[in-house]
Amino acid sequence: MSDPNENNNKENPDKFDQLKKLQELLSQLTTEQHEALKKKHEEYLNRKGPDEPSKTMEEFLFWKTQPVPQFGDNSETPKLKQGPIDSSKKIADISTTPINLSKNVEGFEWCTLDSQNDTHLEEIHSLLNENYVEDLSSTMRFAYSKDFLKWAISQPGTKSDWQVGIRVTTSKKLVAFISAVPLHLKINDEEVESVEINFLCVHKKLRSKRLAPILIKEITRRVNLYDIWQALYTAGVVLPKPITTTRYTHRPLNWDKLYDVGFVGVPENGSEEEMKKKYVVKSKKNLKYVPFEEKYYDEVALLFEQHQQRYKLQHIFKSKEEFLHQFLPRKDILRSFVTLNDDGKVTDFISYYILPFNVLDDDDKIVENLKVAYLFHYCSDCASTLDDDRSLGARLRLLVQDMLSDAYNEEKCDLFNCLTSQDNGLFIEQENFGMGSGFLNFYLFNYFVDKMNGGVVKLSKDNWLLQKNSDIGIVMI
Ligand code: MYA
Repeated sequence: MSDPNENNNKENPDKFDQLKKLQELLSQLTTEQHEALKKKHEEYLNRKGPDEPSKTMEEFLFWKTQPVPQFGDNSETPKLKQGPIDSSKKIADISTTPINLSKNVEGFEWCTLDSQNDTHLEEIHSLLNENYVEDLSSTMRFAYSKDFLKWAISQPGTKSDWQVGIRVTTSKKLVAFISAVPLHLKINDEEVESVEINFLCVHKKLRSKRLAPILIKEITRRVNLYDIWQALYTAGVVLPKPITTTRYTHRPLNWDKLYDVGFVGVPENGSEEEMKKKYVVKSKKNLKYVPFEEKYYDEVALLFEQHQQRYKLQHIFKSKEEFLHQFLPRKDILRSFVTLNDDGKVTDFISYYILPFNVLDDDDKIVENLKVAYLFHYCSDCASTLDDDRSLGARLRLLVQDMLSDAYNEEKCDLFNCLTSQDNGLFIEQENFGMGSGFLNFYLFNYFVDKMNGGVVKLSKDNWLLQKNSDIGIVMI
């Protein structure tokens, strides 16, 4: 998670002394230690880039059986046209009974959860809080609140059987989960009814038992029964085959706290004071910036639809109910604002969600909690002409400065994250967001589309170039 542009050296010893010390240390190594170091170095050189699969297509035992684009397609492979990969199935072909669990694993049973039921919500919450996504070093884990989860998995139109769990038959303990919510997409001008799949989680003690493919097949069956055949999902891991790769960027707000937990450091030629100065957050707002309310719906929905036209992958809202569910402010979860001109007309909309992170010690105990804000959707009346980057860039900077100020001064957030998607490249560097080590891949299930721009272009394994714009207009929670 740490910013690769900065390191943790508090002092700045002379480079020459450092090299001398290193040479002395190397000369003291035994042959075994030397070999081990050499092996580590080779492993480092041969490591996979963040957009490269960890294995061959043949080794993706589950994914090679699914309607997704495959790795290794070459110029001789017939080129797929945009659209469904497999359109042969009809509802009548889909089984109405759940996948036979005991055929795959003994001692477990299916359950359907309801996020409106407090006991169920508590169970999903504790499964995710103890077992969900961690950074590579397992020192930070998402800490969703119950209300956050409820918001994320109970969007209007969600079907009652789309929150799927696996329980231990004897104890009834919930040990695995996956969820779907409806999602209307526009992909290069083609409207696609789909679902968003999220919160796939298997208890740490049950990993590598092939429960994930079973959960995915079961949610696919349940979604297909509603005549929906496509899905959008994101993951840090590289699976067959991303439609795009985006990168996380981080903007420290409470630099001291982030330094204390080791999330940021002082660059070799810098000082703590310089870092604190660099990341100062303004307290005064630039724009007439007021909370989003239902009365602004018509204006914001129109701006939103126009702004989405900048992207190849667009999020479409079919009803006012869906839009308000997604964007009305929610305490400790979602902040959303409009800006008004002198006539009281809405000129922009911006939103961010708050998702705390637990910092863990070696025994998986929580030692600190970071309040992290994530940029969500925005739209602006500057975006109506597709190539008007200059005015949009200038407006976004003002909007983002106001949002950072809100996140720090009102919500006491420690860190602000955003991806390289949307038009974020127009403000990322200018507003001191630093490139993170995390990447997020976007996937479409049963739909082929040509590769899209995720706002970063790979120059080499470690060198990715930020773009001003991207093709990705949708932000997943
Ligand atoms: S992304 C968040 C994923 N969750 C986490 O990272 C939480 C922590 N990790 C875990 O809980 C487990 O490690 C998981 C895997 C559950 C991830 N997406 O059971 P296994 C493949 C898809 O032995 P486990 C999110 O929620 C892997 O390549 N597949 O492994 C979006 C292998 O297949 P193959 C994944 O480690 C989810 C197989 O699973 C992922 O015990 C979108 C191994 O299974 C992953 N993130 O459990 C799901 N990680 O043999 C797809 C590993 O081929 C939705 N695998 O290599 C597709 C659309 C469905 C609906 C369609 C409707 C039309």
